[in-house]
Amino acid sequence: MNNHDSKKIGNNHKNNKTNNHNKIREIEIIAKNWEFIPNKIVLEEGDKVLLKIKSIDVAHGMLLPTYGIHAFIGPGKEVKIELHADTPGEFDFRCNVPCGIGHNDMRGKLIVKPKKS
Ligand SMILES: [Cu+2]
Repeated sequence: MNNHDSKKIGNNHKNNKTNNHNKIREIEIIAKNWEFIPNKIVLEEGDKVLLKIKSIDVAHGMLLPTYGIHAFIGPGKEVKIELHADTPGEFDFRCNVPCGIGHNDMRGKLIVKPKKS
């Protein structure tokens, strides 16, 4: 009657650190009549970022087809979009929710610089 129930204790110390070097960078963008602030986002190829787009007035949109981004941002709301900058180049983004007289000017640019090797 020797209960050799040697339990394995979870002392897995080698794997217990989630290092911060993978921490995703956040980029805050304000959407308002009739602009994005900032209206220019510069990334490097391979960057992974989290766009936090906040409308501080009416409903706006964020359309960036190359990266499959098509978001609706309600009045006063914030939308989080993960972006993996895997395509170098310059891409225009714009508001795609009619938001008033300056709607068509509500644009910005994403620049993804090719990775230096
Ligand atoms: Cu608009």
